Amino acid sequence: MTRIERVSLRRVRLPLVHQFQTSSHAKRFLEHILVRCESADGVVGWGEIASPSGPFYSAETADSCWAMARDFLIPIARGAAWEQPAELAGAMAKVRGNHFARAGFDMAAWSLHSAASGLSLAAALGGTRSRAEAGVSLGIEPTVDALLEQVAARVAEGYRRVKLKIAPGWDAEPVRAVRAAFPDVPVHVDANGAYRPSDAAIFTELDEQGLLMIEQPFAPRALVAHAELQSRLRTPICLDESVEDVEDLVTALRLGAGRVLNIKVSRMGGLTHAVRAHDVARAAGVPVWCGGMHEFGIGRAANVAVSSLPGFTLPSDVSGSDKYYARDVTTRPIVCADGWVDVPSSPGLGWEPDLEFIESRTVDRVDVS
Ligand code: OSB
Ligand code: MG
Repeated sequence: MTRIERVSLRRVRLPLVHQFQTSSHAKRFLEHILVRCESADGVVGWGEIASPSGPFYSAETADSCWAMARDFLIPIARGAAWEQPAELAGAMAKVRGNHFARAGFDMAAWSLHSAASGLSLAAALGGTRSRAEAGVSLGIEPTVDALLEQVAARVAEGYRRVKLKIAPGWDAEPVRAVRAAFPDVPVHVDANGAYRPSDAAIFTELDEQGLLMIEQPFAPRALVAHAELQSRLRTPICLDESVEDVEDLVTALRLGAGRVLNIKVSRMGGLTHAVRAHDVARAAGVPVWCGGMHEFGIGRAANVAVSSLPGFTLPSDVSGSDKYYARDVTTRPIVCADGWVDVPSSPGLGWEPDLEFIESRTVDRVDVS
């Protein structure tokens, strides 16, 4: 039985090396919350709450996660006794929504559990691959030339797929320019829900571009609109914001709302739920890949581990730390070499938190024991 006795939250602020802009917001620095859990036996696990500061990707914010973690999740985590992390996830499921906040605790439980069992996190989750295929996600740039420069740099670094953010006014032109300049590079686009079902013409045009997939064209709840669009396109639609739990996934599959699933550990509410979504998608023959939220090294380590599961057959947004941060929160950065990130085989998360650096970047803290 595992019982978590001590929990610490560290709200850590890091600057991004390159501004990232989506249809709804631009960001230059991030504040994520690191969750440290220590069991009665003195085993430590780390998780990350990777919510953006503003409620533009999901309804959560760094502030809402902070309050949720402090007032509800710490008491649940300290009150539960469990053999498997899924049992703690079950106890946390009485909290509605708040998936980013819950994910940080679920991740810490998995990291603690795998360390205590002498297994790598990947092996504990059921991972079968020794490396994860890495794609890269590029934001909206000020000009098409600036975007082409970004693509050139990332392709030269070896990334195996490029994802372009699109929005009304920044879609057909940049996509055509990238396809023309890099005809052999697999490209996909992500709209983060910026279009309306009446914007049909742009999707007809994008359908001619040989894209790997079109991610989340419409609003999260617009599953019927996604199904109608998918029935008219050859290009697979990939769902991101639309799928927050396994029930959403079952509905989406039944409707034919997409042919690919982006599994984000944060959006699903943790590794437990990410693995369940993987299992459901795999049984339905739907390929998945791991999406990112510009995680620091702790959350990134979890993304790498989950990407080693057999259904993750498409390149994931698991770029190296250096794509995001001059210095990451782990003692060793996560490295992407020639388009692959090695999946660690050592027990636990596989990367150690850099405690001094975390301390130096901490802007708020909570400790309960
Ligand atoms: O839709 O995948 C998204 C970042 C912030 C909000 C939404 C998204 C993203 C990314 C980041 O694409 C991908 C990464 O972490 O590399
Ligand atoms: Mg997305």
